[in-house]
Amino acid sequence: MLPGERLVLTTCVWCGTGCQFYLRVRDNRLVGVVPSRSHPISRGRLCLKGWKSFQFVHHPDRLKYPMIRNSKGQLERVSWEEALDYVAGRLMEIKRKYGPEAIAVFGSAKCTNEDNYVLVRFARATIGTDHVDHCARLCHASTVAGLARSFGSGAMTNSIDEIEDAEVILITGSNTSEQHPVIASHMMRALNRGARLIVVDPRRIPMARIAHIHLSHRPGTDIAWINGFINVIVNEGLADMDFVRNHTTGFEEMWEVAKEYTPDVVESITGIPKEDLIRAARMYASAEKAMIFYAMGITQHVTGTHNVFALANLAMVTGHIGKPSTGVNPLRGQNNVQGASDLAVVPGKLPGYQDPTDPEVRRKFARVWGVEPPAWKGFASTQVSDAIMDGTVKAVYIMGENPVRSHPDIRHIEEAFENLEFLVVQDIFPTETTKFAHVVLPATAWGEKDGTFTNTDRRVQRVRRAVAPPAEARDDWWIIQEVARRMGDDYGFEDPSQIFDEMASLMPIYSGISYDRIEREGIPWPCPSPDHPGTPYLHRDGKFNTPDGRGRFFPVRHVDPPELPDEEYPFYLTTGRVGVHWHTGSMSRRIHYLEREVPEPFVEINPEDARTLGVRTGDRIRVCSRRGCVEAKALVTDTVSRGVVFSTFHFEEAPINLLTINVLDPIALIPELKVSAVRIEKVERNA
Ligand SMILES: Nc1nc2c(c(=O)[nH]1)N[C@H]1C(S)=C(S)[C@@H](COP(=O)(O)OP(=O)(O)OC[C@H]3O[C@@H](n4cnc5c(=O)[nH]c(N)nc54)[C@H](O)[C@@H]3O)O[C@H]1N2
Ligand SMILES: Nc1nc2c(c(=O)[nH]1)N[C@H]1C(S)=C(S)[C@@H](COP(=O)(O)OP(=O)(O)OC[C@H]3O[C@@H](n4cnc5c(=O)[nH]c(N)nc54)[C@H](O)[C@@H]3O)O[C@H]1N2
Ligand code: SF4
Ligand SMILES: [Mo]
Repeated sequence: MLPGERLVLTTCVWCGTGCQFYLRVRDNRLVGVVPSRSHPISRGRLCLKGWKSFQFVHHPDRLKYPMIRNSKGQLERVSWEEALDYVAGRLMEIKRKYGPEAIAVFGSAKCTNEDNYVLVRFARATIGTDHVDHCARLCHASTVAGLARSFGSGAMTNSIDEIEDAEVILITGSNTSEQHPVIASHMMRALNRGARLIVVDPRRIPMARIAHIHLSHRPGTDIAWINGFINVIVNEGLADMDFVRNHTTGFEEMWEVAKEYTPDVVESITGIPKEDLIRAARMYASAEKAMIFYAMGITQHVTGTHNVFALANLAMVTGHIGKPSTGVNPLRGQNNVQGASDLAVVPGKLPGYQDPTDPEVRRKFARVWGVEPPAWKGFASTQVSDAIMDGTVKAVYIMGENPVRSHPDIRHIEEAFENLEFLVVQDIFPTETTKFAHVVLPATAWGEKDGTFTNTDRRVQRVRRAVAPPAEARDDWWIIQEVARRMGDDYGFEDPSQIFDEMASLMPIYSGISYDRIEREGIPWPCPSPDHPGTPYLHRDGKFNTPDGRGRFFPVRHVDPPELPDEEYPFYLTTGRVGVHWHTGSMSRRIHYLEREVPEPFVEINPEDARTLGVRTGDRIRVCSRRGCVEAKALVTDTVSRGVVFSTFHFEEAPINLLTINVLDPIALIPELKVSAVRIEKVERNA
């Protein structure tokens, strides 16, 4: 720290790991960060994004003034009064004309719990709609649906702190060292202490390169290998049948199905050599403490929920659950996606996973909100485009999401958004989605506002205002409260701590937490009372949160992804991320350190496929699916197997979701973002 600088302790804005550090502040500018050594997760370490996290905050492109689209179709600067009156007026008009169910609201896993709570109250009380959702739908919706049914609670079962004591770590569908780097560093610590690592991933990601066993399978065949593990474990007597008998139900039905998945059958579906499968299954089952980690490679499929059931089955069959350094651990993505889910920025729930049809719960919320919440279940965000096209939804209010880039089959969502009567977008930067907005509202960014984020291991932590926002940008909660007031509903919040107290009073899992208690260190929920220390791991001693207290096995079968490679589109396209960029790039591409590392779109392709196509690294290739084409540079690498190509959704120059398929998991309504079929052509340069 230099003279004239202040340090402000905060939580990282990027991923769900939830590292903490001090922001260095000089003359109302963020100038650097200093890691917090005492923080239980980051322990003085940060990844590149953490170190460079603050640069986007001062970028000149920040939205600075409210804007309304004029009769010429251009966004024009207006005063806050005018913008807020206009938004409230249009929303009331649409509500009067078509009813509250014609309005959908998207919240944000980038925003604080307080922002999202006010948004949820705005949607369910002021407007009266249950069409509330956020990016968890594209992410861990299948985790929440799956683990809630299997274990009674849809979150990470164990904590990051426990990783270094694990004996076996099984990672599948998580590129941990790129996407949750500080969690990967805990895994490295475990490996240094002798733990063994199994990675199941179609790509040779960095963790696969250092794994004791890497099983590389065909994308979309996870149920087969997981059932295969169970098959080997039960047949070889490695199952923990005491745990199964004492703490679970449904084993027999599950086994009826899993017994079909012999190593030979699994090899034919997945391409995993049977000897490797057997070795890995034995390794996982025979450890005393084995942890499963997974992310988008498991969840973003039409079988996403069934994939999660399968992993829960595997943990229960071996008794690797309800004890330290075990469990089924979904790595949540965004900084506050756990919090946004806890606050019911999803249809059909109320904050704290409470049931909106329970009369007691309804009365409790009505006492605070003044009205009862809707008793019907709203659309998922992935259903909203269709609902706009069939005329059911007329207006959308978006706080901090960029669906025109992050949702599958972009053309479809563009067409829908063109048909909206009214679209409000509240963001910190112009995006593809603001292009469709009738009103754009400038929000304050992380670093400029107070509040809390809840990280992947359910830890509620503070974020703090360190600098003033640019020009007329305002806090998200403030903007929504002002719109609500003009619609005749005054919440009366003056600062985020008041908002926190109201939401905590309504949510038993948060009710023991207050700003005072988390001033120095966050607390993992459930935390039911002010003297409760918080809960690092769930389901202690095999006590599940299901109605009968038992874990539930679900029988699941492999089904093919909706679109498989064929003669015309011979490659699997799987999509994801790189370590230095973030999603639709609105923030990370405005940080020059990150942009310098990976400045342009690329497509990973296997060396043998590249040879057949006459393509070398750096050549321009065109990738086409049945829905569209993008052009990008080829990156020839053995990270991908033959027949598989990989690309990211970070680059507007090659928006990969032009290609992805809009088919949903019937339970969780999450799209199949990990498998579609494409063809590849080399783009010949003009001589
Ligand atoms: N740098 C950076 N970090 C991030 C993010 C970011 O944008 N950038 N985003 C955050 C968010 S919101 C999220 S949700 C997480 C996502 O974190 P991850 O899920 O780790 O990231 P992805 O790249 O989407 O994909 C994960 C892995 O799935 C594998 N995979 C592909 N198809 C399959 C399959 O069919 N089965 C299996 N088992 N694996 C498959 C891919 O090869 C890849 O290694 O990252 C968070 N962290
Ligand atoms: N093909 C493909 N598509 C995917 C995925 C994939 O793996 N493959 N992954 C999916 C996943 S897991 C996720 S989580 C989604 C993410 O999808 P989105 O949430 O739509 O993507 P982001 O780019 O994170 O959008 C966040 C927006 O919030 C804005 N923002 C940041 N801070 C603030 C703030 O404080 N206030 C306000 N009002 N706005 C703010 C940012 O500028 C940005 O526009 O993408 C999904 N899409
Ligand atoms: S691991 Fe995640 S939370 Fe930690 S510094 Fe990196 S981006 Fe931030
Ligand atoms: Mo995500």
